[in-house]
Amino acid sequence: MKKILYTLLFLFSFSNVSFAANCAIDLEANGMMQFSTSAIAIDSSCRKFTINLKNTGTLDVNLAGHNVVISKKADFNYLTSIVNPSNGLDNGYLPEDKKVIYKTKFLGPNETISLVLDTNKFAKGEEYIFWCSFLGHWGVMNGSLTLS
Ligand SMILES: [Cu+2]
Repeated sequence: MKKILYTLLFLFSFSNVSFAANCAIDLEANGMMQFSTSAIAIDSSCRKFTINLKNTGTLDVNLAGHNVVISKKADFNYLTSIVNPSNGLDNGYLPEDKKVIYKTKFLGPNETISLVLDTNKFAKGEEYIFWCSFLGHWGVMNGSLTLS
């Protein structure tokens, strides 16, 4: 009887793992100006979704910092046009703008930051983009973000 119970408990915990939505992702930004993934899909059952960003590159933050900015894909061209270093490293070179849904500061080598997203700010069917707002980076450092 105990054996059956343990087996059931095991199966139950196993099924829990396989059905539970994963509400976080580890995202690496490397010295080759690459993100470790090109697509982030947020499960709509997640109330919060955490992006754990790590800069695995070796260049100083002033030379090649990495961050994550999240916006609608339709706003990408506009937002990249207002990137200006005068806005500072801590602001991701971006001024205050409502079209920026989320952004982090720039990270230097081996630095990490956790960005917690409120999934209510995203709509199903809308195309979002995550990108690095360091000068010259966003052309290759970008990926799709969707709520599904
Ligand atoms: Cu970058």
